[in-house]
Parts: sequence; C-alpha cells; structure tokens
Amino acid sequence: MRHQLLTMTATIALMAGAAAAQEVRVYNWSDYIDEELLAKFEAETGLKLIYDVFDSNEVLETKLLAGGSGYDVVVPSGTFLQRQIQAGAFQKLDKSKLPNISNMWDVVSSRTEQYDPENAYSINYMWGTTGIGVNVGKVTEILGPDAPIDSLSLIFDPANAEKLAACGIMMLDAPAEMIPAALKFLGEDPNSHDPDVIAKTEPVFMAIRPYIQKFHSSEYINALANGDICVALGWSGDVLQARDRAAEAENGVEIAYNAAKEGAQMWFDQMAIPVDAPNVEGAHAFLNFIMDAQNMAAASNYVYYANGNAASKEFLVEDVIGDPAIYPSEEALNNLFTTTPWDAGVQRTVTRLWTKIKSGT
Ligand code: N2P
Repeated sequence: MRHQLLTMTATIALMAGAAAAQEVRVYNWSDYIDEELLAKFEAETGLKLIYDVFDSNEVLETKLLAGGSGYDVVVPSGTFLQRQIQAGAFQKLDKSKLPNISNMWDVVSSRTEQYDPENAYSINYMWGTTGIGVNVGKVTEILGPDAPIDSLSLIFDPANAEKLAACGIMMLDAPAEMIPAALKFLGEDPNSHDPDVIAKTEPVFMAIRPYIQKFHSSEYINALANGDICVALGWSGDVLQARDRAAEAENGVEIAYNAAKEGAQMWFDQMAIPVDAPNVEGAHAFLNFIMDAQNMAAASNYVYYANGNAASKEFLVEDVIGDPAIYPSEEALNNLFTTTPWDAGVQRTVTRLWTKIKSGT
C-alpha cells in the first residue's frame, strides 16, 4: 500500500512535470508584439504559450525579486536588467540552444554589454527612445504654428503645459525615464545619481503637476489616437502605433513623435530567463524563435520599434527601417543618452519623490 501510494505520488509528479514542460510563460510589455507570432510559435513548437503583459519596469522588478514569478521569459529594460542580474534574478543563457543568435546585430549587442557583460544573460528584443507624442492639429491650434513640438519645454514649461491642459497631457508612470527627462530640461546630467541634483526635478514637476491629466504607461496610445489627449511624454513606437490607429480610424487626428531636441533617452529591452523559470528548455525555444530574422522583422513591422537583429533588416518595411524616429541617423544617435541603474539608496529617494509628484502634494 505504502509502495503503491509512493508510486502514485511519483506518477502524479511526473505528469505535473510533463504538463509544465508543455507550457512556456512569457511576460512582455503591452503593445509590443504581433500576436500572430504567438500562434506561430505554438504551431511550430507544439508548446503552449502563456503570454502576459505589463507596462512598468518597477512592476516586473517587484515580481522578479520576490521570486517564484512563474515566468520563463521576462523583458526588463537594460538598467533594470543590470541590477536584477546583480541580485541573482536570472540564469545564464545556454547559447548552444540559440542558433539564431548569429542573427544579432553587433552595433546593438555592444551597447547592451554595458548592462549585461558579454550578453551572458539576455538578448535584445527591441530598443527605442522616450520622447514627445503630439496631436499636431490641436497643439498648433493652441500654441500656434511655432509650437515647440520637438522640445521638452512643450511639457516642462508651465506656460505651455497650462495652455495644453485643456486638450490633455499624459506622462509615463516611469520615474527612471521621466526624471532623466526633467534633468535634461534643467540642463543637468540626465544620468545623475546625486540625490541633491535629482531633487532639483521636484519643483519642475510640481509646477506642471496641475496640468498633467494622468501618469500612465500604456493608456496614452489610445488616448492620443482618439484625440482624448494632445500631448504625451511616452515611448517612440507606442506613439507611432497611436499615429496608425488614428489613421485607420480616419478620425482626422494627426499624431507625430519627436525625440526631444535637448536630448532623449535611448533604452534597450532585453529578454532574459528567471533563475527559477519552470521551463528553461521552452524559454530557450522562445528566444530562438524571436531571433529568427523574419519573426523579429514581423514584430518590428507591427509595433514600430527597432530591434537588435541584423538579419531582420532585409525584411523590415520601409515605414520602419526608413523612419528616423525608429532607426535614427548617426547624427540623431549622438543626441541620445543612456542611463545606468540607481543603487538601492538612490532608488528609495526616487520612489518617494515620484510618489509625491504623482499625488501632487
Ligand atoms: C511597449 C513599451 C515598451 C517600451 N508598449 C518600454 N521600454
């Protein structure tokens, strides 16, 4: 009897193991893939894909550092990845299971090494900039034809923000990107880790706080497309998706994206495998699938973000590879900055500051 019970337990455990092995759980940013690729992955591999989305590095980080997230693949931005690697959140990639890694683009890989030396833990999924999305018609109607639609002053100058408040301003709920933008507006180092310098952004945000409708990192896509807001400090591809949604709706809304002329943040979103991933084999299968040149091109063609895959370039549509807002020129690249992760102490200061800014008190 005892023996039988043990056997049964072992059988159930085996079955559970087998069931888990059939599933791959991926946690990616919202509005960040062509969903046809998800079905294609399942058809090609026979694995069941569970695909969840988030819109905040901080939310992802909380799950990862708590452990037991249950995910096999996650997609933090480079700065967050770097400190998560240091915290032991990821496992090294088994590159023998990633033949498509030869498709990757050295120009991007050499930059992501800043966060992940030798790219031992991650592959680049996409990269982009943080900048200004505008409803051109409404903004020029309010501020005139010379409206500074490519300048941080459009939002951070309270005189402009006050006038634009009626048509609606949204800002990312992403302190690691909004604070560097405010520092840039002040002419400070956007990558400052000095709490006294970072504190200088508080009055900048407080002066425009009454004019910000919402801090949110994904609602602004539809809000821009529908004409519910006229300005967003957001992510390049998201604003371009809003532009397309408006065009498809034929609602007369014209959306444009500009990286701020003062300088804009460039970031890299990296796919990595949590140290406690239930299906490591499946995670590698997903990464390899994503690094296929045509799959990666299909994703970029759909979401308007550049990727780190050199072989995908020949499959990119002209609207993507030929758009300097997505693949910036050499000169434009020189005007982009990157940041490095804040240590735990600075991060606490920032979190407190950001809570205060959002609450407006
Ligand atoms: C996709 C946003 C991804 C860019 N909606 C943020 N790193």
